[in-house]
Amino acid sequence: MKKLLAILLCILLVISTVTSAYAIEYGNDVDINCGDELGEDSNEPTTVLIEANNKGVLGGYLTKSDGSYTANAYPKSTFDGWYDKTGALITTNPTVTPEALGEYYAARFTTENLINDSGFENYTSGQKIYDGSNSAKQKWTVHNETSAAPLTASWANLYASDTYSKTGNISSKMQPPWQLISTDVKLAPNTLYYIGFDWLYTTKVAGTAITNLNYGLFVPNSSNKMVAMEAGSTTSITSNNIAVATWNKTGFVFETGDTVPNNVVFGYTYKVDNPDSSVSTDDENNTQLYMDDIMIIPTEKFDITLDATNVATIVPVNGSANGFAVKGEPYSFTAITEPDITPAVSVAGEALTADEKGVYSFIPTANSTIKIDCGAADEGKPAHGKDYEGRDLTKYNADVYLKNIWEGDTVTTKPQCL
Ligand SMILES: [Ca+2]
Repeated sequence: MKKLLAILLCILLVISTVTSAYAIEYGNDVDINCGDELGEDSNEPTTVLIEANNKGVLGGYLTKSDGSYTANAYPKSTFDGWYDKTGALITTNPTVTPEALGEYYAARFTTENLINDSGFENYTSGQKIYDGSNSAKQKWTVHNETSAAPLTASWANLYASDTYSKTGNISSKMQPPWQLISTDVKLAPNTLYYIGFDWLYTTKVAGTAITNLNYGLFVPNSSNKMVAMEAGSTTSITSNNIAVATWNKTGFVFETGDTVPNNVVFGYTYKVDNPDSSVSTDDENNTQLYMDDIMIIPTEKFDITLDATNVATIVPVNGSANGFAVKGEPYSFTAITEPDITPAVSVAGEALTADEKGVYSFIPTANSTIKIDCGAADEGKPAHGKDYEGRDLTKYNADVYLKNIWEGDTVTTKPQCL
């Protein structure tokens, strides 16, 4: 009863005093934000909230330890501070203690991520994020393959799990492959978005691997099937050689046009190669896909150009192979040179040092030129992508990796898989 009262009080407080959307709109957040331990000690606040931005998107989550609360920002979000009932800033220290708390504290974040609770931290491990026994559309919905309708089946559950997490303690876990998992997103027109997430898979069936992870922006068509919102709004990872139980990061950029459908979802499906036919793909010991820190954020992209002679080039590692980088995302590459050359690699005059695998990395904040100085080996050599007479060799080559420093806008710029 005490818990119920705390929840009711919490909801009433939100309805009566909060003007923008709060975390409490999701029932599963109640325990975290208005937990039954709150209020039992006279030193504790009645309510501790995570405040959502004006799109109803949360920028982080709370953890509690020995009666103190810590506000944790999701990736691509920042913690602004704790605010009291009147909206006054109390502290920018992310950890607050129960002493002298007022009626409630709200943790406020700045975020542009369109995915609410992108790290699944407001769920508890084992909780069903999508409950397949309930046919209603839910915050996250499992579909029968690409049907727009929710899938009703006792095994069709999306779980919160603490077995693996990229950040925080929780990630989402999907067990049966082939289904579509989706959540609503509201996109702005004429905006470049970065769409990405961290993912991991496990399997107990020897030789089984995820072979296709298809994700992006979908809409229902007139046949009530989920289809790509438009060309380039989805992309796929196709591989049968991805390590088990290892987090992988993936993402791509997509630019919306003048109009955006109002029923867009972010969704993903995955397929597995299941050579052991004696094990059902529905078996709980079979292949499972974990997702964490799903991001759909407005972004900018920067041109990456190469300043080198033809004795050197670069191969992007986690950046685009088409000459651009996404704001805030590391751009990594290896430098390829003729044998026995140790190049000096720099960006905007700042020297870069390769890691043990020979990978250089930097975070672009503007259009960037990667300079590869091969010293004496550059003498008398034409610039990368040009012949000895300075004629452009890349202009009509659609497969060129990088836009040459002297090039115009000759490469495709949207959308590209990173
Ligand atoms: Ca998480």
